[in-house]
Amino acid sequence: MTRILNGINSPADLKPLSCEQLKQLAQEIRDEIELVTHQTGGHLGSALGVVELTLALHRVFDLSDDRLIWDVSHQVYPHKLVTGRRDRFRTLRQFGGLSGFACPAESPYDVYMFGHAGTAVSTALGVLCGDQHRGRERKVVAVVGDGSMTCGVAYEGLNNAGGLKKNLLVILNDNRWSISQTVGALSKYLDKIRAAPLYREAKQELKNLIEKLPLVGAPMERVLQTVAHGVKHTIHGVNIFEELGFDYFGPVDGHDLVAVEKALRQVKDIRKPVLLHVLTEKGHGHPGAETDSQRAHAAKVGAAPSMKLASPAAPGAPAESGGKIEPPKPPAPTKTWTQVFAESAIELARIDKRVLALNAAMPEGTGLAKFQKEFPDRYYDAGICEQHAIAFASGLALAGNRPIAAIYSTFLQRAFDQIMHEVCLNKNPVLFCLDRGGIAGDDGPTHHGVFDIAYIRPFPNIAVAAPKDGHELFRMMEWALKQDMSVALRYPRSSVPDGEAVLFGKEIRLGEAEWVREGKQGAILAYGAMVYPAMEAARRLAEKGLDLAVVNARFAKPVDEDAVQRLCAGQPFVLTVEDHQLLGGFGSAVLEAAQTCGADARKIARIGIPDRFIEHGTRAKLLEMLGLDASGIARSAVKCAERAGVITKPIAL
Ligand SMILES: Cc1ncc(C[n+]2csc(CCOP(=O)(O)OP(=O)(O)O)c2C)c(N)n1
Repeated sequence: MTRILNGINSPADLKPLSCEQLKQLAQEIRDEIELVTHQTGGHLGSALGVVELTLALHRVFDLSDDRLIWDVSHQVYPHKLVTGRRDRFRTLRQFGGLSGFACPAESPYDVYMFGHAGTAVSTALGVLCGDQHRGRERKVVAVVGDGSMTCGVAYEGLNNAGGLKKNLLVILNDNRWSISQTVGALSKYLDKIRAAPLYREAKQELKNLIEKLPLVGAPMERVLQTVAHGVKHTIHGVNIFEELGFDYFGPVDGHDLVAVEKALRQVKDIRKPVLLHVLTEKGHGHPGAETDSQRAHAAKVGAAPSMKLASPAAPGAPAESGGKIEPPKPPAPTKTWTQVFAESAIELARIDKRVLALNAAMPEGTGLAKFQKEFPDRYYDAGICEQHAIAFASGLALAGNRPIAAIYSTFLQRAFDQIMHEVCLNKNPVLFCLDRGGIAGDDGPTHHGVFDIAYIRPFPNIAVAAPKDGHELFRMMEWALKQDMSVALRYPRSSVPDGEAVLFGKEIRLGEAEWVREGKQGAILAYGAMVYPAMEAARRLAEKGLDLAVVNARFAKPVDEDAVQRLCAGQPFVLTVEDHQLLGGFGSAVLEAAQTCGADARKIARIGIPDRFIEHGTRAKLLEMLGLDASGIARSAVKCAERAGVITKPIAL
């Protein structure tokens, strides 16, 4: 049987479909998403939860003109499938293929490239007001998950929209899950609304009653208005969205396509801020989703798809669905940095009762779920609100504790001001552990953590460092928790390097680098996860007769000035290597240090991330592309050696 999906080339193709056809289409979309994400990884559960909502939105609105903004935009797979990207869907999250997030470069139906939570209401309101300034009338819709509604910035947007009384439509996609279960009082509040679905109807009935009554004058109307408010308060208590100036509708069953469509048509032309509350199930249709939504949030690459699906090559498989799926990646050979971090945090908390740990809605991603199990009273999940999490951590420190804040490098950008203001200025020592420091991989530019050195380094009272391997991560954390200052450590999304047991290294001291390889014909000064590839490059070059020293920088702040001086004085060249933006990064810090200590900065060359956003792809592939794998580092070192006159004949690599 030919799939209906194969005939959907744009949202216009959805409009003539019958209810039955739409149901079948919803199932086909789910099957396709399951099939593809099991090969490519991706936000399976979030996408499966919005299939009906997506279809309804595209049927009710003309989203080639009206604007639809998805918060985070990790749930857009059904939207991609019905907006002309079906043929390339199997390249999802692959290098050169479709992005896992909304991407305006891919489609005019995508308004923003997003990956950070909480900004859909603000941006949608901006687009709406911007349109009106230019005399353009079109609907703007923001879809926000209940997890993203824990972001403070979402309320800044709601507050502004309610105040401006603009005709913004906000859809609250409430599946009760963030990545893990949504935390905080808001989720309990939404539970209460869910349990009292009669409010809208009750209010409507009262309105009907008022309309049917004979003219009884304004006083009676006022009485009835008061009664209406009374009903609202009896059923819900205060509805916070209404208090913020929104007309609240719902809750609606988000998997009942007819009901969602009807609700959307009802609110479509209301010229006030409207919040439509839609109840969905994360991972809807994926067996086990009800019991294990954490797992359903993202598909594990290579895990068996839960449904019986035609393999891409099998007869009857959707021929129109072109695109290449790369074979599943082999399992990681050793522990991940995240695992080593989590085990280290637990170990250190056992030793020191003052150690507490917190994260912002990422207990699994940061590894702190393990810590929570062992120390439930010493663990906090702040929700998706990094600003709050860091201000909160400063308070924990102020009270004499040693908080460890585990936050992805890219998401900590949100807390720039809290790092400066609540933590550094007030000298409240927090240990920042930045997971996904460096190229993060398949999630792409929204998730690469390549700015952290630059955004943390300017602040006084904080050290910035990166371990070369798992063993050093533990020792840096141990050291950091004894300091009277904050420390920010970063480590990448990958396995810890093999062979770490060989390199025990010297004791950690503030601002001291570690010599890991002697050599006289030049030096590589590498930062964090770049140390092992730098050593591999030096090993390969030694085989070709080029004898390079390798230094593990350990600190980007303070930089080891003594080491910089010695290297610049004693070596023909110094090549800095970092998995970070070159502007304001580690190499910049080394140049500054060279200038401060009077070293010959002309000998310093830098490699790292260039001044552009890096696309998605595996970490290995992207590092190779950027010349930051062992081969690339070796190539750069050879160039430096040529320029310095160390070698006269080219080295074939
Ligand atoms: C600022 C920020 N912090 C953390 C994340 C990681 N993150 C991605 S999706 C997600 C959960 C979002 O939950 P919700 O909005 O309810 O959407 P759902 O996946 O449940 O549909 C989180 C925490 C993020 N994207 N942005």
